[in-house]
Amino acid sequence: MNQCRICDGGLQQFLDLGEQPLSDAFRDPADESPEFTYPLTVGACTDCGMVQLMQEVPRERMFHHDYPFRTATSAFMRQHFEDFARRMLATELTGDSPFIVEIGCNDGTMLRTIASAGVRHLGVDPAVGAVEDAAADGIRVRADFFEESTAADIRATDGPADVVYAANTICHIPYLDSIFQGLTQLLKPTGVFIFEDPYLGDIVRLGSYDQIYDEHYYLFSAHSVAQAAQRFGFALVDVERLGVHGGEVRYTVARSGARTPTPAVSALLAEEAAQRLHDWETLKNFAQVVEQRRDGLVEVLRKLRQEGRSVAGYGATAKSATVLNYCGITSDLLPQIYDITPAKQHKVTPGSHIPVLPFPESVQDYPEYFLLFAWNHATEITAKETAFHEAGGKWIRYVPEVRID
Ligand code: DWN
Ligand code: SAH
Ligand code: ZN
Repeated sequence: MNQCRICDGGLQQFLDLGEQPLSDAFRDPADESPEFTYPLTVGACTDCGMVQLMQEVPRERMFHHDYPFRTATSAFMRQHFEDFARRMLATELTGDSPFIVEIGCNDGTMLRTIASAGVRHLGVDPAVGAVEDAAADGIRVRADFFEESTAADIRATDGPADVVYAANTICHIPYLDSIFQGLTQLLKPTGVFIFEDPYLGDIVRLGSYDQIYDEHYYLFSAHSVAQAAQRFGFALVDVERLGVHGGEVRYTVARSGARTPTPAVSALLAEEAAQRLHDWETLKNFAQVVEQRRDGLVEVLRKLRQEGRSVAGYGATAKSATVLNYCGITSDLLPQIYDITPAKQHKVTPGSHIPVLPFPESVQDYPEYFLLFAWNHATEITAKETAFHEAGGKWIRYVPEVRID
């Protein structure tokens, strides 16, 4: 039995999503070199409950100069981060010469608002191409992995931080012990560590198994985050449910005893207990839903192919790697995927080798059906694509169920 990455407990495997490629390793179509793969299996700690991958992918394979994802591709997410940056400016960043560090700042979407307000900041992210985009906008960045030594270094240069913030990044970091040890050095005594990540409760509720891939090492809950924080001398002092990225929680963590936990913490912990979120039965049931979801989607795609319908993917998401490779979907069932990210265009998807193309300029050249891989941005996308729908175009979804509408 594997050991939990956080505590001394053992990991019990409840889900096997098969051999998988790196989710963001889009390839040149001519590249015939062997592709790195790893077994994507998920387990839960029998002690602290933390849901985590059974096998870790070396971080340099995933996060490097050419990491293709850019936060700014979603207008909705740009607004989300601007709103939260403003909130932090009005709350945690009001003291004397406040300082905020962002872990996983990517293209600087969140820090842009902080920098415009003239507040001291530093973004840390190993995706060199993305941080270059941020630097070009005048945002202060360090192209690096955040870990204990980085934190100590920042503390020595810039002094202690009021806030360390991260979105969709802490769940990417197996070495949480090093992160917390770094925070012990970097945070002011009353400083806070705020991070938002996909929520296990929403993943189980929606059956959104595509939130599981190499980069998403942890699937957090209030219960497991509270346990982890406590282990490293911190406490969970606030939680907030978020609708973005298919359901997330924003966790606020402070040094033990530094802040009084809000009622939202006990409320979410109670909800998780009442729903038996961490029970073995719940997790095994989720694994069954995943199998059904796979069979349902493949059936729909086969039927449409038989009927001679045209189908394409909408959004070459990292999440889609899990769906495509777990379901065995290749270009005979799905001939192409459209995506607005320049670094993904004219490449093929990892493992399944489906061509990724820029969107056709005219809606007339759209397919009859779009398989919505970027389902987490559905509100933004369906609003933008009304002409497609009005012309009779249909959406194929696989979260929270397989359906066509
Ligand atoms: O956690 C992570 C999140 C924040 O971003 C990372 N591990 C990797 C990445 O995951 P993802 O690729 O699943 O994220 P998204 O935001 O669901 O990706 C959306 C994709 O769809 C992007 O490639 C951009 C594309 N897109 C598009 O073509 N048209 C997105 C929108 C909104 C659009 O209108
Ligand atoms: N915060 C952005 C980007 C999320 S993508 C958003 O919410 O849209 C995850 C980012 O985390 C990538 O840019 C990746 O390079 C970065 N990352 C991964 N491990 C990291 C680490 N140890 N320290 C800092 N950034 C890291
Ligand atoms: Zn554990």
